Amino acid sequence: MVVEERLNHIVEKEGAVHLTLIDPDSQLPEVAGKIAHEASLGGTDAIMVGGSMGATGSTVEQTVQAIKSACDLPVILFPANAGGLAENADAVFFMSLLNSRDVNYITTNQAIGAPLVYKHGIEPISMAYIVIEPGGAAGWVGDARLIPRNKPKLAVAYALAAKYMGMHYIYLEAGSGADKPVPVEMVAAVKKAVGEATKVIVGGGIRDGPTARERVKAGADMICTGTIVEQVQDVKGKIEELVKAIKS
Ligand code: 1GP
Repeated sequence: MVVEERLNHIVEKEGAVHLTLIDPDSQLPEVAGKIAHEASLGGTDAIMVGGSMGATGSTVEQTVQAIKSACDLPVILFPANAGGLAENADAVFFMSLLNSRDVNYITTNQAIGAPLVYKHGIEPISMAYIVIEPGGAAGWVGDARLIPRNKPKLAVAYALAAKYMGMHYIYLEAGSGADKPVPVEMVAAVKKAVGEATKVIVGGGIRDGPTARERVKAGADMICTGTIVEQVQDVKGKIEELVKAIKS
């Protein structure tokens, strides 16, 4: 529970957590290390490593290694399937894509991956993954029945089911690079339903401070950004903007 407790402690003390997502398929490990270093200087709280396609095996392991050499932040895996696990990470978002049509993404990959998580002593952080329109590659790969943006009740239903099944975190995902992030009304409805103890992460299409802040004000405990750090020259400056916007 080391990483999970650390994140929850930051939520308690600072109001919200910022997570930087690095897709191992998007750059060489040494570039991933540089991005993580800059993001760390900018004040991000942890680095997530994963991606919908091509983020498997030694690519993930080498990226994790480079990040760990470049900064002291916890590295949390964000795997699309059991192939996205790497033994040198600190923790894994042990997630189930609850609104998938495909049992592989709900329980089968979890069963394949669980013995590896156990064997390598990677900290599992229990998480429900709920994909909202437009859903992006995550929605396509995971065969999600996308939650319509104007139906917060559907997201609430999945979030409550996740809470009652004992999951600690709920990730509302609009898809990497989404043109529209998860609606504020949906974030608010989910947080109101699940309460303080269950942490709500929001990601997909968040690119600036005001967009991040609105979602934290609505109840998000953690904000994840990925694509924007691949696009800007000044990673430290962009992360500073996002972090400043969400911390109380
Ligand atoms: C994707 O939610 C994450 O899984 C991050 O999304 O790349 O759009 O920041 P972005």
